[in-house]
Amino acid sequence: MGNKDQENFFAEYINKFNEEIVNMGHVNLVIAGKTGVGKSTLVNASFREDIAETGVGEPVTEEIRMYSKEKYPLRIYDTMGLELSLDRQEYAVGQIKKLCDAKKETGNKEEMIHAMWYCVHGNCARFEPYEEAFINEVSKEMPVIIVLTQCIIKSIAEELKSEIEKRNTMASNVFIVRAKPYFDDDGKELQAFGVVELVEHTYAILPQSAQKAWANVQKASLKIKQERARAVVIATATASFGEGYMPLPFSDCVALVPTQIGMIAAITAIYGLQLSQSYLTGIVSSLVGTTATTFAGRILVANILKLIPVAGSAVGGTISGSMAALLTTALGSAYIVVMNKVFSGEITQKELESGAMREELSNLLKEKLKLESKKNK
Ligand SMILES: Nc1nc2c(ncn2[C@@H]2O[C@H](COP(=O)(O)OP(=O)(O)OP(=O)(O)O)[C@@H](O)[C@H]2O)c(=O)[nH]1
Ligand SMILES: [Mg+2]
Repeated sequence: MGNKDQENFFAEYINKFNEEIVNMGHVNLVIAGKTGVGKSTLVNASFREDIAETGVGEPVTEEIRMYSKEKYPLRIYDTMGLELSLDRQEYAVGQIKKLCDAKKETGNKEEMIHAMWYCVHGNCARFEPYEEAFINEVSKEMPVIIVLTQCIIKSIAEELKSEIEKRNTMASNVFIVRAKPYFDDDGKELQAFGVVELVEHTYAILPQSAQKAWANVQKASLKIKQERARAVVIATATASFGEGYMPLPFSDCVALVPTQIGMIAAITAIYGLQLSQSYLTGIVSSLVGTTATTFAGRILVANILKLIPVAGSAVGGTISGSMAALLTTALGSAYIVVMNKVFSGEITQKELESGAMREELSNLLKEKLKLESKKNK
């Protein structure tokens, strides 16, 4: 295996990764609420990239700006300055309708506005009748979620929440959040909460076509990422190595690698991580337990095969569909564990490169292989 092959493998990964990102489309979210209510803070706590703070945004209607970033599957529509008051309510509704109509006109599904987060200060605001009317009007166009922000004292926010719920608005739900910690007089931290629930509820009400993008851009719920990543592993294992799979001689096992690279790229895309060649190589070679710092497919497969408890006794020196599925499932499951650790900052690139994680990761794959072999018996 020369350098050319290694490059090919990484190039293949990059191709698949980019393909995944493009196929993800976009999720389009409107954020509304009075000035200073905590919209930017909420966005910061919810999404992995801070698009609304850095750019100036693109004017879409007189008072709505769209924030986006290349290769990032989220568009935020910020209703900056759309100060909602009794006499402005009609105007505000008009702006939203105009936005929705413009998007519908494009006929492009991935341009459609998917949902609105309507923010109300959870600790000092009242819920005004004109806000209710606004939410009901907008709900005709898209699901609206009410977010009670800046919650310092929970009981006050709970009271507001139940008052809003009594009004029976058309909003999909009401959530209380403290997007960023507060500190009390003694310097004691009041921990952030509520963003996970908000993000998971939003995921659940989004159209399926936007859920993949949501899984990628949100950073609050590891559960969403993990569930989607598991689905990728199952789909890869069953679609590629199920019925009709012809047993392969061990020596040809390198033929499995493109499928597995595709799986790894798809999982990485869900986590929204940009992995450099050395980073990815570090992860994969540590998992597989090679000391080679290369991403060479043949070495990779040869090493995984050595790890399979039952491979040695496999019939006729071939790898069956169920064996290929087992390998793939174990590799995918182990990779998900690693992605969780990378995402949460538990593993750094430095640690991978220094080899500090090698043993732990290699044991991780062995464990997953054992687990899958047991299931297969
Ligand atoms: N500690 C803490 N501070 C918050 C929270 N939400 C908002 N704030 C603070 O409240 C102020 C206003 O919050 P922003 O997020 O800027 O509000 P905004 O709605 O984006 O304001 P505009 O863009 O000006 O309309 C900032 O100083 C935030 O740090 C929170 O959950 N926790
Ligand atoms: Mg702001």
